[in-house]
Amino acid sequence: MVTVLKTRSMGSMRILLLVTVLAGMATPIFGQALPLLDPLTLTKFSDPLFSMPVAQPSGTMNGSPLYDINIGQFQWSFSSQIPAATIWGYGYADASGVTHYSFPGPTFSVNTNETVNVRYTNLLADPVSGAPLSNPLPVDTTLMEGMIAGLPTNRTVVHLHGGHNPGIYDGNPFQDFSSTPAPGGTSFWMSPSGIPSPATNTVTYTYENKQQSALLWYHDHSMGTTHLNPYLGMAGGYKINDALEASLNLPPRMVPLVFQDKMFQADGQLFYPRGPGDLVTPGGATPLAGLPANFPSAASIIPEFFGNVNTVNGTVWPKMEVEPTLYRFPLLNASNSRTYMLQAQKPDGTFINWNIIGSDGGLLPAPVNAQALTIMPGERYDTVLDFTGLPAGTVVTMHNVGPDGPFMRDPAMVPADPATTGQVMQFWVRAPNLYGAPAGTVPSALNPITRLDPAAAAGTRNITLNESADQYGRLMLLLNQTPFAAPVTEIVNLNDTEVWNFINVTPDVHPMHLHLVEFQVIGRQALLPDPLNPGSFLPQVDPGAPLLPPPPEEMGWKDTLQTWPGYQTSIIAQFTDYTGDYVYHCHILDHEDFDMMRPFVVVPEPGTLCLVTLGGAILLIRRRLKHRI
Ligand SMILES: [Cu+2]
Repeated sequence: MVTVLKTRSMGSMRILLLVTVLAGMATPIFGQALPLLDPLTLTKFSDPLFSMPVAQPSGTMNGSPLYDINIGQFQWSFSSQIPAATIWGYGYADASGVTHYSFPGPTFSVNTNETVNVRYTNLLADPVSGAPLSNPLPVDTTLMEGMIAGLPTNRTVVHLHGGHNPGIYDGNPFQDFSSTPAPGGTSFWMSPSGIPSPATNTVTYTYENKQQSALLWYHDHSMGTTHLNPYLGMAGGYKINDALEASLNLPPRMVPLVFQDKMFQADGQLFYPRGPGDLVTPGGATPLAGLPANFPSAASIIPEFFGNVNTVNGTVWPKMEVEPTLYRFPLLNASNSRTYMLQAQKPDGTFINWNIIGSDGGLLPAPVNAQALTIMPGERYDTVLDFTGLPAGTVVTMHNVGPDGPFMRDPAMVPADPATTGQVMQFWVRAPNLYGAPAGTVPSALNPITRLDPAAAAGTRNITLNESADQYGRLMLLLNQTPFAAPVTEIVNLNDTEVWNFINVTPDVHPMHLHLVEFQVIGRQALLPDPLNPGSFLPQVDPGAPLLPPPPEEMGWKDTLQTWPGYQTSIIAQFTDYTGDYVYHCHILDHEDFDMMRPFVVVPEPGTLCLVTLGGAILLIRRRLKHRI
């Protein structure tokens, strides 16, 4: 059993992070303690990898497929060795009305430019009384500048991550909804451009899928509870297929792999820390230890969550039988905070290298060969592993050499505990199926991508990433030193191309995500060191530092990007097709809820007619002026 204690400086404050826990150590003395499962009691690689069902339409709407995705509470067996857990997740309702729940949720399979409608229904209610269910995980009512205090904790909204969609279908936190109409029959809040969130338990979004072949994912994006709900089960894959991909003869054996680290109670229920005390004594009797006596909530957010068990496709340390041939694995890191550094190792200690063929938003220009693949929360990489030539009975183990704590790109980083989170899954090679599908290939040229020209951009935005503290002394992450609820400051003109600089003066890598767009990476440039605080940086680029070009696996389309500490990371995007309310944020879920997220709005071009709200009236006006950056 290994404990790793890390300290992190934050001005005069020291935050103690216990990142690998002594599971099962809690003593139930005061009735408040929660005995935890010791991950070392589990036999690894005993359960087969779960394969998510493909979502099926329930009917049609306006001539296009209609999918009914129900959001409900159900039991999920993460392992045959522990009791099933009560989770909140997604299921598709078939044409006969039967809902097929799973974790991860059903995978969509749609084609580029194919319009689909998805009706999301919040069924998180007591089946008898209809009362909203309470979130099984500890809800911090102090988040989002107090906006969420007193609201039903089953509120949810579904964001299609990587989706290129109108603001009204984006599923950002301003649009969340409960199982019953909000108090007074009204919605919870107004988005920055004045659109109220829905006041019913159902919304229907239309996705036009005007984007290329890629693995997107849909997940909960509720206000202040996003750090709980994807962990609790609200996550699923969304695969877009296109003609280019079909023409490449890629390996037809394709299995999406969704990674999430977890922590379980001894009774099999999911455990999520209830406050900073749980980072020191997980499951202990004083979860709010370290907070002031006037802290007004029964639970507190923590700086980052790291579990002590790895799951893939909702299965604890699974195994997967493979033939000795090529397999395509689109990878998704759906964890709260964990950065995975993945390696596929053969029994002789050598590695099967990753062939990285795609990134978040599509196929790469050319495949990239790599022994280790680093993937942060929200990121996807499309990969191929080649088991060709391995004799039947060979076992290939996927290891994780990323940290059991914040990812800092520190050369002295301690890798994840090799007895637990350092292992992910196994591939068991069996005899080839001679009548199976052909192997497919990985062509040397995949996807021609035209580079966007920074010189043609309409302007540049500078976004600083800062550590701060709230009134209770808790670590709070901010963008441009501005809380989420402050008025919108990023107003983008439709069709403009913009450069965004993420200036990271924190000690950690943060995976920054923009809604609406897929972007390109321009590069990274070191910041000037802070002469007054050794080891810290000024929010200012070192003019003598070179602009580091993106590595080859970042030469395609991205929507979530590792922004390095002590660097300015620059991206470029064109904001086409759709207007409305969006957000951009760190995809460490414990960060985006507190408060590393900001709204942005895309407004129509000058000369177009648009609706605005003013004093309760809705007016039709013609935009005259282009918004300045
Ligand atoms: Cu972050």
